[in-house]
Amino acid sequence: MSAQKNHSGPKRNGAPQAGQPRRTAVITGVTGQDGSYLAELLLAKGYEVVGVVRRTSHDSYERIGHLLDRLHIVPADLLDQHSLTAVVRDAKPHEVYNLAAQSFVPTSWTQPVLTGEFTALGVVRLLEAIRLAHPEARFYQASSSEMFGKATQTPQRESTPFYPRSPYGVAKVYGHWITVNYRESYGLYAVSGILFNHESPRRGLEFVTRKVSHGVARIVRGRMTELRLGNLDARRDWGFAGDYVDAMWRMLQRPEPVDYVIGTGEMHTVRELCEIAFGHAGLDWKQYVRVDPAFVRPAEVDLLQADAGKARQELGWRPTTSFAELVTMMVDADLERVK
Ligand code: NAP
Ligand code: G4F
Repeated sequence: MSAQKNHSGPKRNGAPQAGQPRRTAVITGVTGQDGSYLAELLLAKGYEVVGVVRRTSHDSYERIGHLLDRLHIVPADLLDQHSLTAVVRDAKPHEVYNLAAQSFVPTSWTQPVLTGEFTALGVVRLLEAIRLAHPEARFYQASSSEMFGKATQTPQRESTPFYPRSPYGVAKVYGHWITVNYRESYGLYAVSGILFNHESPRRGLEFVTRKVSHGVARIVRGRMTELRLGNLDARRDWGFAGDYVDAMWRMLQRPEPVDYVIGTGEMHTVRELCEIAFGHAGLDWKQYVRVDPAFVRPAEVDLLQADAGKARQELGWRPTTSFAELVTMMVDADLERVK
């Protein structure tokens, strides 16, 4: 089948105009960090939001508890084609955001096959659901700067070659290219946002920023005496998750589907993260942080730094939160929680 343009639909500039029907968005991964911020953003814009949740023996609504009375929660799993097709068929959404994934890099070495099933093949299952049940939907794929891995140029932009360094990164490369391929093969409005690290007080506890902010809070409250970390020299481009979900939305409002890199353009080491986080609590990080080889990765991504110039120009997107503001916000939130 040759590529066909299929990009009809109402003008998408924010809240629906009077007399226009409410727009519907499906979010996979709505219980995750980004899913919770995106659901807030879309509800504020007047969307009907359908959140896809996989079945577990206990609920995972910690991040979206405050939104539950305004969300439609539907069950489906990235591993199950039929459940995904049913969600798309029933919701007939204007927009689908695929945020669900096995997203923790170290786990991708211990569970590489499952990571491939969720993070790579999950994408094509959802694209098939859209192609077969509702091809008018606009599709956002949560691609990652981990795809640049052992980066061949710095800063990294849309044209930088991929060199993934973990099974997670490899799976994301598949998700990226299958999104491009469905756009080119079937004319779907499918875009890939290549997002650099973004964090918040809702970040999972195992990621380094939250591990540090939570560690600081536990040390301050006398629950812990030291914090064990891996590579302190690793450099990342860290931004605030609330800013990044706005970029996702902006990508789906363009007349044509285009992929973008999103990041702050600033790079910091894990060591600097520790300095700011412990310093904010009046502590000297060197007295508490210990390097533990158990947290060093089999293959490391040494540095990531975004060139988000294209997003700045074409989407009008800019980060609003500095690195120091992000870190202190996370430490304050954890100090409040760990009482
Ligand atoms: P997260 O907090 O780990 O959330 C992942 C979400 O995926 C959770 O809602 C999880 O549900 C869901 N999920 C996992 N496996 C699933 C399955 N088999 N079926 C249905 N749902 C499943 O991740 P995040 O930080 O919000 O990131 C969102 C997306 O952006 C991910 O795809 C991630 O890889 C990508 N990304 C993140 C960053 C970043 O810095 N945060 C940067 C680039 C790309 P449960 O609650 O049930 O576990
Ligand atoms: O916080 P991290 O685990 O994030 P990582 O591996 O960069 O991945 C995150 O960002 C990606 C975007 O580039 C997403 F796609 C992915 O889903 C995830 O959200 O580790 C950041 C850096 C690494 O270099 C790691 O080696 O921190 C270093 N680090 C040092 N000590 C540590 C630790 N990371 C963790 N998680 N725990 C440590 O003790």
